[in-house]
This record gives sequence, C-alpha cells and structure tokens, in this order.
Amino acid sequence: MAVRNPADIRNVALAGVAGGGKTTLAERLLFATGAINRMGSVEKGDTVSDWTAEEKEHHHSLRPSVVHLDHEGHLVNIVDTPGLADFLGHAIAAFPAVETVCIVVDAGRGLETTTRRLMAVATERNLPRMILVNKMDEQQADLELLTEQIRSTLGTVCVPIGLPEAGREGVINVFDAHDKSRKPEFSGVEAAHRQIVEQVVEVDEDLMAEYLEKGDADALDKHRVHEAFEKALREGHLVPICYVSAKTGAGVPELLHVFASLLPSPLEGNPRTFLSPDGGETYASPDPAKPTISHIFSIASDPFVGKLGDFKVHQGTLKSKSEINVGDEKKPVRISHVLRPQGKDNAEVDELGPGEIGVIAKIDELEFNSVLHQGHDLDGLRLKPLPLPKPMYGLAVELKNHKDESKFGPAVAKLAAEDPCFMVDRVAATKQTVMRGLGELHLRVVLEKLHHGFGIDVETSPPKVAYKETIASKGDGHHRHKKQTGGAGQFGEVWLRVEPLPADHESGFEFVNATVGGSIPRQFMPAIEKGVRQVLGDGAIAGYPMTSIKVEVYDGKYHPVDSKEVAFVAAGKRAFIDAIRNARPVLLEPFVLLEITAPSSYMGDITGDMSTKRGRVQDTEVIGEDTCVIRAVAPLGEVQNYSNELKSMTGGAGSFVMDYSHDEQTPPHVQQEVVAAFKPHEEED
Ligand SMILES: Nc1nc2c(ncn2[C@@H]2O[C@H](COP(=O)(O)OP(=O)(O)O)[C@@H](O)[C@H]2O)c(=O)[nH]1
Ligand SMILES: [Mg+2]
Repeated sequence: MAVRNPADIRNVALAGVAGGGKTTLAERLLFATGAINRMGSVEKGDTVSDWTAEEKEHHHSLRPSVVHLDHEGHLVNIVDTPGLADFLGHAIAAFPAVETVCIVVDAGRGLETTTRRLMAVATERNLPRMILVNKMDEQQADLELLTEQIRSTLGTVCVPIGLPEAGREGVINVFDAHDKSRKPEFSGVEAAHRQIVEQVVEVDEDLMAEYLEKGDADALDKHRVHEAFEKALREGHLVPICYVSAKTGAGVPELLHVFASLLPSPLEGNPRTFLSPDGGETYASPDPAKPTISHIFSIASDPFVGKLGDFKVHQGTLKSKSEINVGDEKKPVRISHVLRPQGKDNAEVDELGPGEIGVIAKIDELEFNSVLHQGHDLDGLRLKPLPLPKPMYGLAVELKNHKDESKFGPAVAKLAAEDPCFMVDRVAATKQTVMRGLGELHLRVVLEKLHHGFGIDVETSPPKVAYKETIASKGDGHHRHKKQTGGAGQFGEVWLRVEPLPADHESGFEFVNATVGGSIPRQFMPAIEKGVRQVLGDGAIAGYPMTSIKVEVYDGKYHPVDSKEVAFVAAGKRAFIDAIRNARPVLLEPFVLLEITAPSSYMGDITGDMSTKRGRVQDTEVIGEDTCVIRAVAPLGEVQNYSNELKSMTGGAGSFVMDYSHDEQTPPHVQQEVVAAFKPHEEED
C-alpha cells in the first residue's frame, strides 16, 4: 500500500469557545460525507469525537480528538479541540498538527475571551485561519451584526465567502466566480463577491492592476484569483468567514467544498519549526522517503488499550511493526500498530506518510510533545515551544491514604507528562504539595484520573501564596568561619556583595568571582556558591525561594591547612545572608493578567470587585452591541476562586482567561506578617 499523496490531505482544527458546536459540527461533517450513518449528540454522550469516559461524564470535549472523512478525493482530518478555558492548553497543543485553524464562533454569543485568544495564537504561529459562524439556524442571532463585530475586533482581513440564504436553510457561495450556486439575483451576492476578490488581489500586484483597469471581478482569470486566494490565506491576508449550522446541516456542503478546494495541503501549508539540540531552527520536509519526523500532540488513556498518542507525520513515513526513537531516549521502541483516528474506532493501517495524522497505542515512553524519529541523528529534536498558558490555578493536596505515598510521585509525573498545562510542585516554603493547572475543572479532571487510573485519593485545599524573596538595593556581606575542634580546624572568610538583577533575567541568579590576587583560591569558589545556593532555595527572611540576585565575591582569606570545602560553604552562606539583610530584602508575590469578557451591564461590578482584590484594571473595551472586555492585573492569591466568583457575579455569562503576568512587591504590612511568621534557620555559629 502506497502512502497517501500529501497534496490530497487537509488537516483542520476546530477551535473556539466551549459550546460553540465544534463537536457537533465534526459529527455533522462525518455524517454528511457518509463516514457515519447516524448522528450522535453531545448531550447523549455518543459523538465520535467526545469518546473518553471523562468527556462523556462532563459533556464537554477535554482533549483534542481526531476524526477523518473523505470528500472530493481528499482525506480531511478534523481535530476537534476543547473550548473551555481550563483546557485551552490542550487546544493550542493541537495547532502544530494542522495546516488550518477554523475558529468556531457561536452565532448567538459572539466573540468570547477564549475565541479571541485562540485566534491570536493561530496568528502568532503563522497558521492560516478561517472563521466558522455556527448555529446560523438560530433565528434570533443577528448574523450581519456579528460579522461586523468580527471584522471590527479581528480585522478587515475577515471576509465572508458564503452568505446565508433567506430563511437560513442554506448558504450561497460568493467566491467561485463561475460557481452555479452563486445566484446573482440574490441581493448582496455581487457585493460580497467583489469584497472578497478585492481582498485577495491585494497579494498579487499584477492581478490588482488588472482588476483596477477592468473594474470587474468576473473578468479576471479564475485560476489566478484562486491562487491569489490561497496565497492570501497562507499569508494571513485573508480569513474567510463561513456560516454553518451543525444542527440542520445548512452550509455544510459548501464548507466541505471549501475544505477540499481552497485550504492548504501539508505541501502548501506554512511548515512547523523544529529546534535541534543546539537551538538552531530546522524544518521537516514532507517527503515520504526521508527518515520520519512525527510529533505527539495529544495523549489519552483508555482503560482497555492503555496509552494512545495522537501524532502528526511531518516528514517520512511511520510504519507499523517498525522501531522508532522517542525524544532523546537511546533505546528505540517498537511500534506494533499504526492507526488512522476516528474517535475511539481507529482503523489499523500499515503506514502513514507525510501530512497524515495518526494514533499509536501501548507505548509507555510517549509524552505530550514527544518527537518520534528514526536514527540518532535527530536525537533531541523538538518542536518550537508553543505559547501555552501558564498553569496558575493551584490546589494544595494531601494524600487521604498514607500508603499511597510511593505511588503518588510517579502517578502525577505520568499525568504531567501527558498534559501540556499541568504540574506538581513541592513548595518548600509552605511545606505544601501543590498541583497547578488552568482552572478548577482542569484539576478536577486530573484528580479523577488519579482516582480511576491509579487508585489514589487526595484532600485538597487552596494553596498558600508562593512568595519569592529578592532585594531592592545593593548590599555588602561578610563572614569569617572559624572552628577549632581537636586537631584540624576549619577556616574560611568571605566578603561579597549582592545587587538586584532585572526581573526578566533568564535564571534570576548570577554568581561572579571578582577576587584578585588569590585571596581565595579558585577551587573554593564552588563551595561558596553552594553555600549561597542553599540560602537561595530556602530564603533569607521569610523562607521563600529567592530570585533576581547577582552575587559577587570580591575578597576573603584562607588558611593553607584549615581551609576546607565545608568552611567555605558555611562562610558563603552566612556572608550571603548578611549581604541580603543590608540590601533591603523584599517579598514578591505573583500577579496574574485576567482578560474577562461579559455582558456590558456587569462592567461596573467586575471592575469594582477587582479593586477589592488589590487588582488594577488596565483597560476596558466594548465590542459589538453589549459585550465588554476587561483586562486587569491582580495578585494570584486573591483570585484563586475567580471562576466561581465571576460565575455568580454574572449569572454564568462571564468568561475569563488568566495568565502569569509578573511578580510584584507585597505591601509592607503583608511582608511584615509573613516575615514574622517565619522561623529562621537557627544561627549555627
Ligand atoms: N441551534 C444549534 N445548536 C447547536 C448547533 N451546533 C451545536 N449546537 C448545540 O450546542 C451545544 C454545544 O455543542 P458542542 O458540539 O458540544 O460544542 P463544543 O463545545 O464547541 O464542542 C450542544 O447542545 C449542541 O447540540 C447548531 O448549529 N445550531
Ligand atoms: Mg466539543
């Protein structure tokens, strides 16, 4: 069996706010092309794409799910992504697997926070985009107004390529100049056709000149307009808007035709960037004969088949019963089955070529973002990091059953390796084990997996704030460590100074040997640094890790017999604490940026509430008729429960995305309290 010609493949992701109808639309597309013979529904939990136990239980997509269909001689892979803000990371994770991102907008609800965010990420990643206005059947939805809102918020590159018919039972294609479905008698079609042609000719100077001369969109060469369309799409100069109804099927044939005839194939799409171990950028080439490069963009655990990894082939061919290298693991793993995804009913195939999306099962080594490749030349190759939201929502956890202690670490490590936005920290300062994710539901699902998959149950509580310590000025420190116990003694003396580093410094720490004339022999520098680092981890004033500090050792003394490593570790540590105390130590707390979208009538309540949380509103904007967008920064510790609070404040109509913003000095009274509560390391000497 030969691999499929990549020119005949289309990979599209459906992304956008939860409830917009992505999963239903995927189901509709499968039904319309005969891939399934009855339509399931999200409510009943029997759709092809929401197939995991967690998804059926929550009635929401929680991970990217791939389905495929055949249309007009093309293989179309549809990646249905989750739209809940808590699973935004999972949705973004699917983007490198596709050539086009379709942003699904709910006709009745307009542009919500997550939708705009996903659009921004797709733009930043240089991915061609489309907007699918779904639920066009809903008569109360004002499609014209929504289209205006889309164009004013996302730009005039967004242009409709189909128009809803009166009665909204179908859609009229307005792009293809000679398409018979373009009914000129229908009002607005000619104007819409002109609008889109005018947009696409802007990427082709000659065509533009011809259009200006002739002044007639229909007089242009059809193929050249088609090519200009594809170029405009690839360059982000055009974001086509289509109207559909996943419920009634209106607009679906037109949409399928757009997929097959206008979207880029893996040969035409903008290639993904990979980074080699030395940090250099490389690209994969969609050649079936080259060594394979594939990447895992989603992992699911199935109680029957075990671990399933969804992958995209960027180069070469992935064959069943072959050996493959995962990441930089030295030992290759054996792939027994390669599958073409269809929800849980995957179809076994012999091999998948470049541009294909597939599934492999039963490989323990798979992690989110693993790169699969052949041969050791490509060891350490990885995908350019994605702009994933930083997990800021925390829950402190304690095991219900202490006999699970040894199981807990490996279990959460496994879950973290599968999830782009989940991590677990042991916070030394607060003595808490803290799980971090994107929101309450995200962590609830992780806890369910911990329970079902590993039999581990935990108690949860809001975590204490993870402060950091730093300094506000320069400071000098000195310590002389001298001990005489019996015979040999210990001696080491260190003078050092500290100064603040900029907040965006990469590691937040620098250690410099600035001694001259051998006042401290070089071999003792690592010992001094070790002493400094002990304090760095444990904190000097309040028990929290320290950041943004440069240390310069500039003088000291040693003793030819009594100077040993331990002596300089101790001297370094004490001198550092001394210097910190002279450098106006301060406490930092994490601030997050919140982007909140809600009906405008709640704007006052939301901004008022922000100020009671020590938050600062940065800007507000009204989009469309009555939707407001509020951007604010606030201390993380004050907004841990914001999803519930916003829900009750807005009767469920508000949505938000939270991201790490910066660290900020705590107000003096907070610092005093925290420092007072800290029991410092007892003075040892
Ligand atoms: N009226 C109408 N309802 C729809 C349409 N598409 C989906 N829905 C409903 O919208 C809800 C959310 O759909 P779902 O596919 O789960 O959205 P997703 O979160 O984007 O995957 C479900 O109740 C669907 O039945 C549509 O075109 N018209
Ligand atoms: Mg869904």
